[in-house]
Amino acid sequence: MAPTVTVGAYLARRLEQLGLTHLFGLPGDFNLALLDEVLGGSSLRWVGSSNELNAGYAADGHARLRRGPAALVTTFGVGELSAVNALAGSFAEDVPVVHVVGLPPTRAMADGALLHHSLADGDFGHFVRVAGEVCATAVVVRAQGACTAIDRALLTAVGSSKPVYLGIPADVAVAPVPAAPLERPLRVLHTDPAVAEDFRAALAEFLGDAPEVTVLAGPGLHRRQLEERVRAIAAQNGVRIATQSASKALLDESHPATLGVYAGRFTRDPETRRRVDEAAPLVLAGVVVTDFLTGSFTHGFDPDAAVDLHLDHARIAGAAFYGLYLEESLRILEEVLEVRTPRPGPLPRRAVTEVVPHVPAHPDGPLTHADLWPLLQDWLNPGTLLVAEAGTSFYGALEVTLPDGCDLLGQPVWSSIGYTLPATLGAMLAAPGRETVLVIGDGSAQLTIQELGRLLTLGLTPTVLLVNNSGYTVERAIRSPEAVYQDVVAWDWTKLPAALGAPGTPVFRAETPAQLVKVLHEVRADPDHAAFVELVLPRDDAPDSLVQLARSVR
Ligand code: TPP
Repeated sequence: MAPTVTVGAYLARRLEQLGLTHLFGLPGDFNLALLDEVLGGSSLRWVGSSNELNAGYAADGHARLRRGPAALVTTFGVGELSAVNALAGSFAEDVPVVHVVGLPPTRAMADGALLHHSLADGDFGHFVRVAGEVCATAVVVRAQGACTAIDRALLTAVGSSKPVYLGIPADVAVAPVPAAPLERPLRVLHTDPAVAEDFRAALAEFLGDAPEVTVLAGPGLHRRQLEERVRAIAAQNGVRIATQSASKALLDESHPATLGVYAGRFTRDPETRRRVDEAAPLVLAGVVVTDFLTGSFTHGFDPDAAVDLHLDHARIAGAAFYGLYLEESLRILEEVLEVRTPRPGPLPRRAVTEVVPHVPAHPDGPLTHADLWPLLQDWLNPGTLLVAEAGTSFYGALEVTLPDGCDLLGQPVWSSIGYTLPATLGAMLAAPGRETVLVIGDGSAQLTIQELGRLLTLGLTPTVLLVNNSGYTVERAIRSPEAVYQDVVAWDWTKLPAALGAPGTPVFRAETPAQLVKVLHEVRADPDHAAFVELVLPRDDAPDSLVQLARSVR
């Protein structure tokens, strides 16, 4: 290896070592040299986006599916600020995204030069301060100490599962730094063995010989790729597992140990709600306690009276174990459950509702949510990634019993509409070959539709279901359904794939249940192509769970 590399090449190598294969973003004069250094000698594949918000969402979706950090590169000011909403979403939802920003040369910034893309006030600290509000760390890299600054930021992203900001001035991007640190890959997520042993003893005492242990499994488990371990825990006698809506189907919904989705008073099955609220002992694993995930804080459990496993620490009845990563705490949970004596007998199996194929009552009437979701449930293949946008789509998806191996991807904490379309692109690039279905409303799609062309032309084969219900139905359900601000401009949706660069994409339209059945059949018959389907639904129709939620928000 050469004794020195440029800062850009150093960063690229570190990203490769962390397993990254793709880089999202947009060029701009302040990041061109950086991009040449990063992409020049590396295996990283560039995925351009139409705007930086989309690049941020794509990186977020990519990180979620590859279960590790993803990165985007933007340019100073105009580019980086457009990505802030996406980065805030990544922070709120614990997604490690590395935001690399090409900055003006160090000298120009030190001199307070009145450059384009600055606020023309000589202060070059504005945007890094903005980044600091939505990232676990935000640093401007100097040539001196660049390797340490980059390593620290990357370690922070992985350790905290949060976004980080690396501002790299144009001159620093091409500055030489020693290559020697690259010989040691970054060592991440190291738990102190003494803390782990303390935790093991406290956990064994807390769980004792309770015949039943209830686990509420949250989205943190997805972030750390712990699905397999959850399955192993679920196989133990006496264990019952509920999930949150942000981690729906983390354990297969047909698994005998599953309790289904828990969301406080919006839990669909009262028995699930009771079992979680009254559980003793209760283990919260990677759980997030926000309004949408707890039925507006109507959860009946107390985290301070439970075992509460977080991404980077754990608590048992309030006592904290810092530096204990979720990987480790869950592994210890499995071991402690395994050796408990006396072992509890098997619990009676929860009656799994038999899934009977849905027959619409009025096949030629208007398509409504009451038919849409059961028909999708019958149609989805095992193993599918279902991506559902905020709005009627996400609530409808929650009503589906997903086939085994399926996952639901959404953004229920940050809930920024438009997220799912670019996120689907990023997710599919991380999980090539996985069947992926996106359901998105017309209002949401209008925010980020520019990425449809890329989604349909990169050799990916998503099924995009566009719910055209003439505007912001979820907001209409909450208040003022007739208000002028609830409308969107009516687009000619089925023309969009061709207009946005993917003319060969099969397009479909369904206005009735019978038409939907036919379309789904045709889509299934052509798995080698992407499909774009416009679903026309009545303006005010919504899934039951959303009607309930809207009532409570009101
Ligand atoms: N702007 C952003 C960026 N995010 C938001 N969550 C909102 C505004 C508020 N908001 C939440 S859902 C929604 C709006 C405007 C409407 C979504 O409409 P659509 O995608 O058409 O879904 P529908 O409920 O009609 O199916």
